Amino acid sequence: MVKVGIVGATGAVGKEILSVLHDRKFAVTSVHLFASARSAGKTLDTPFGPLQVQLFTVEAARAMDYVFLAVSGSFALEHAEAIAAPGGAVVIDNSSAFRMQPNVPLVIPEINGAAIGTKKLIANPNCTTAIAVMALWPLHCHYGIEKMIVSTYQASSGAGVEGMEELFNTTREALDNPDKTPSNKVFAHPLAFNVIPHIDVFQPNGFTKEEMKVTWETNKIFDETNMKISCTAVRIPILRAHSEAITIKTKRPITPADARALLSKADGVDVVDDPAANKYPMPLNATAKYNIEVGRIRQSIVFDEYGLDLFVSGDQLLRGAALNAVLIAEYLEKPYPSKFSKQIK
Ligand code: 2RA
Repeated sequence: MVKVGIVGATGAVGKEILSVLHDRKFAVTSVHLFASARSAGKTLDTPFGPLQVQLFTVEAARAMDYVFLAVSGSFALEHAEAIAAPGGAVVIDNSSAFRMQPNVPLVIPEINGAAIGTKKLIANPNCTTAIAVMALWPLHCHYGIEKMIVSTYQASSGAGVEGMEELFNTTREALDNPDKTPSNKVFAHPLAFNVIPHIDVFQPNGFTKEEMKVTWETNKIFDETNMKISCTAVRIPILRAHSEAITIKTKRPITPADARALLSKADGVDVVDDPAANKYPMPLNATAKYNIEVGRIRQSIVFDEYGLDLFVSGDQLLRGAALNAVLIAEYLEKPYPSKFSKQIK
């Protein structure tokens, strides 16, 4: 039985962490919600019953067994290491602050839980990466992914509760005033009835940081140094599930049938691939689901027998954030090996 703390429990991810902990019957003795003085003292209705928000202090957080950080990178940079210092709590950080630090494991438990070792500060991957790698890891292990091209269709929830609200409000505005361009604050442009090929800040190479995260984080999770990945990340007017069209170039020949058979054995993955019956992954179906969906698996026309095209959809707040964070804690309570290991170098 363990004590769990959550910083950021009123945010979209924090709320889902509470639900997932409860739904998966994570064996908690007590759940503590931490926040700044502005929110401390408020009572929140949670699946664990009403809980009073406590003032965050490093000392109070260190008294937990697990602390989930569902707040900004700057908060994590300021406090995560102090909370996790010897004698403190295991910190599972949802921000990007530590993801690429070499001494901090970046973990999808079903893939590289073993990378945690004795580390007490663990980074939760970016949602786009987390959803894609669930389908890519078995393929990489058996066929060796040399390079890939990813195009994303990302939901408003990636920008938190504010992003989801802006989508609702701007959609309503657009319907009420079809002649007026809706307003925008969270996103660079109005999201209603639009797609925006811009998520996070532009980098000197012309890619956005969101796009580079897919390259950087996939390499780190797969323990690779030079898997070439080009990504175009696009925000679409969807509530909370991301989708991604992915083309892989493999080292060994691959067929759609073999890929489907392999992926059907993967935990956390549902193969939804029956085009004749109009069945393929869609954000509407992936929403509120723990497993990601993969489908539209077909032989690449560009790379022939050394390539596949596929499509994935996954809940941004679950596999892309809260579920993965809770699975990391579950892994630490009861470690298990990855079902797949690299067969070719
Ligand atoms: C987004 N990937 O979708 C980000 C959230 N982590 O905006």
